[in-house]
Amino acid sequence: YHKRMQWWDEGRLGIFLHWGVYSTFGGEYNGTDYGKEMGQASAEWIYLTSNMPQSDYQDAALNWNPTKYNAEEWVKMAKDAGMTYMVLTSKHHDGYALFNTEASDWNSVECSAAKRDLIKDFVLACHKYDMKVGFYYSHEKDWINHVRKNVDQEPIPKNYEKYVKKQVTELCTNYGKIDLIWFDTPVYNHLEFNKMCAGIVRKLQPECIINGRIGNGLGDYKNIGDRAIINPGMAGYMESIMTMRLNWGYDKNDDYWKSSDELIKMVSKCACRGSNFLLNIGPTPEGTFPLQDQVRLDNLGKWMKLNAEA
Ligand code: FUL
Repeated sequence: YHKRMQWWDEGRLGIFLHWGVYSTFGGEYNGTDYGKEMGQASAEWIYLTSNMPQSDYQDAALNWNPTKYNAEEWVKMAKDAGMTYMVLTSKHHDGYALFNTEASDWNSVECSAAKRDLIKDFVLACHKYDMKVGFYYSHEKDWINHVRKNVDQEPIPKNYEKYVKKQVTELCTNYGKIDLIWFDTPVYNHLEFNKMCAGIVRKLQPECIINGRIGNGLGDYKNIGDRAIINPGMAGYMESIMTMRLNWGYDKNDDYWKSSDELIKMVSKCACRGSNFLLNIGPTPEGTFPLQDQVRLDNLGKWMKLNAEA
């Protein structure tokens, strides 16, 4: 038991936020719906699944201006719902950094109409309201900066390793205290690379938790599959991840919201089975939480106030 696990173990509930250039498409490209339904990939995969020209995706980035983004509002809504931590996509599989990075120009300061570091406000707001700060970081997949045809089999190119090293270092040094780094889609035969990623976090932010998807058992807890609640009796620190509807990233055609009651059942099931629950919202390209998600957060908050100890 490491003491960094204490808040996580007690906190139980977190909000996952998938937000990036993909949000501007809302799951749709050239009139075709690429959001998740009937076995398709989730909306944040649109660059890959639609096979669009890179220039179209880059144009979307250059025009992206989330004028209604107010990180303090996000954090306050999460807090009222009983959430103790938040995990925002600092870089998803498209390689686009929502932060100021020297490793590549493909980031929200240089490649957006907002021209700013979008995770900075998020961190400031979290620190202000005593919310634990988490960064999702896609360490293996990076479709634009470092195209690899078959990530699972190819070795890590030196330049990609250098770039990830730089970015993880930036995330661990430029934003004060970070509580969780949520790596995604590990490749188990890239042991040295995964170790390097974990090593940077351990060295620069020794109190920061690392999730299970770093790979090779290097994380502090286990994650299971997407959109799944753990089974009873699974041992160790666990986290179940779920999304309010089908997609993780914003999808304007996705009407599959779970009801507040269903979500509350999942929350209590996870608590009974000793798992954390990380509940996802895909903010709109303007930077707001969709209204239906807000309603669910509200109901969850009411339930938490009545049923969970402060
Ligand atoms: C998956 C990713 O590929 C999805 O896009 C999403 O981020 C989910 C939480 O993890 O592995």
